[in-house]
Amino acid sequence: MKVTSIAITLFAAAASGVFPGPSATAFAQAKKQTPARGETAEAVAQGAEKPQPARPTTYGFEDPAEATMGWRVFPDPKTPSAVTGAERTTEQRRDGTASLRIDLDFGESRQSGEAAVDFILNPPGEPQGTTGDPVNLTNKVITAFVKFRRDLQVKEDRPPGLQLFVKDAQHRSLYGCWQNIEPVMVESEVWIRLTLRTSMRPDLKNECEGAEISKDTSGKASFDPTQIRRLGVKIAANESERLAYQGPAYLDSVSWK
Ligand SMILES: [Ca+2]
Repeated sequence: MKVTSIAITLFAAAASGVFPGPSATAFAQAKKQTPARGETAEAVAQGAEKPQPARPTTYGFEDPAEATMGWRVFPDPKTPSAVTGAERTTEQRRDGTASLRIDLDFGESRQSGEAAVDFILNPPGEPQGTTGDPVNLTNKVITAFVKFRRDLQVKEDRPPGLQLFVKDAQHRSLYGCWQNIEPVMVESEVWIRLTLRTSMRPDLKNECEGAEISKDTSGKASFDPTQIRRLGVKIAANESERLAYQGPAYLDSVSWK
């Protein structure tokens, strides 16, 4: 009678979910061991442990009420900005019906500029006017698309370029790979794809041209991808070719995964 009683107790506990039976454990393992196409097993395991918040991670600039979704110029008193403003526009779009127009004014000392969004002032996925915290973008790939008008004159051997960047809560930065703005891209007015991997450590291995990470006083890479405060795009002239241009660039479809 005693043995039967234990068996009944175990059965009842398993059925009520007090502790997982062998089948539940096997299911969890099977779930972890079958990454979706293009994903690593590690990414799936992390995803299982830390579900992503149910909020959009795309800046598509579709809602007129959200205007620029917080994207703007953050003036740097030390460097005159070639980016002078940012406005939502329906002139161009990569997705939906609208994009962000970034106003450019290259000339004299204005040879680079940035437009960015601050996650504390404008938390991603939250309405304007709310404030938030730095965002954990560890091991993410951030993607964005930028387009220029064909009246932008660029030289094939000394083209201007683009970079995505992120800054952490202590204003330390990670700039991604330099993407040339090639004449063919401008002439055909294509959306130029930019990516930034937040796991990148350009001082440790030479991953790509132009990537930069903040360093501490001992010269060691110093950047915290768990505390991202700002995400932006930099548009800059080539080091050996000054640019003179007034006109728009367009940004759309900014996301990460
Ligand atoms: Ca859009």
